Amino acid sequence: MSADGFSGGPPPGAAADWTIAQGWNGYTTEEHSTWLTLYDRQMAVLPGRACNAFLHGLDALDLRGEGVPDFTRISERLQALTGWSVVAVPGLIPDDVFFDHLASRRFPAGNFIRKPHELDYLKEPDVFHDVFGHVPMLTDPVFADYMAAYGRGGARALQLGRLHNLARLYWYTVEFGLMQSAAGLRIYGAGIVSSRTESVFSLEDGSPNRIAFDLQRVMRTPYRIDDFQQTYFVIPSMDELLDVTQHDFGALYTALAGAKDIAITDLAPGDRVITRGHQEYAASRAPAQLV
Ligand code: HBI
Ligand code: FE
Repeated sequence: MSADGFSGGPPPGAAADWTIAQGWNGYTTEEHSTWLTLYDRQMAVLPGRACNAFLHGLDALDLRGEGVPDFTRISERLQALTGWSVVAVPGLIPDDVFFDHLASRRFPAGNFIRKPHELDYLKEPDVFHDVFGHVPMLTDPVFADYMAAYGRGGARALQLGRLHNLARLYWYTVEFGLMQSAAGLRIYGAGIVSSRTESVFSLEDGSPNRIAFDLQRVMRTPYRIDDFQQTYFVIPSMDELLDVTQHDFGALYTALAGAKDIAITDLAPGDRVITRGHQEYAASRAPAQLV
């Protein structure tokens, strides 16, 4: 069993790289209507909260359509913009396979969609989290380069046994990242932008900390997989995020070896604090499950 919990090869019907046919003709009317319900719910809260690159990406790919998008169709548009495509997978896939897809500009997206009675509950990333949440940002050339660089970095982190540090970078940027804009803080992280409640909480609630992004700081900060984040990191721009990948991660991992983790409620010396949270939301919830 490898560290990511996968043992053995891909499931029956999947290729060696864990890709499967999306089966777009097989979606039911209910599944298409679930996509439209989720899409319209998000569009009631995202204008003025999601970053421009995300909103432009939604339009460029015409992602509302008549329901669950056909990956072939969106891949044609995406390829022309940034060289990325969307490939269907049955769910979470082994880390090394995941990183290889990203490094090759293929985004692995689950082809299943949540049931109508579980709109706000997400056991595993479904097609709405993956395609609505992640894919629009891949139309932005700088973010598209960042994601490919992340894939290359992931393979190296696996070799160095430092995946837990790199996974934090992914979590606090690709999944739960905020960015500065002329109009104030905006969301670019897929985990936030695909959640109706966290889209508001991450920007407007007094509970979480919001701290200027710092690579080493992020890699020392555990994250929650079970509830709203207690700390969000804010990048000044997409260009600054891409610059992060120019660092020598080997030297960084060495420096991290002696550094302790920073508690997710705490502020640390050197933090450029944007807002200090009171953490009342987290205090009212079950103890955090951290990674
Ligand atoms: N597989 N399909 C899929 N989607 C993910 O986001 C994903 C994955 N496997 C591994 C993984 N993410 C994370 O462990 C890495 O980001 C570290
Ligand atoms: Fe995700």
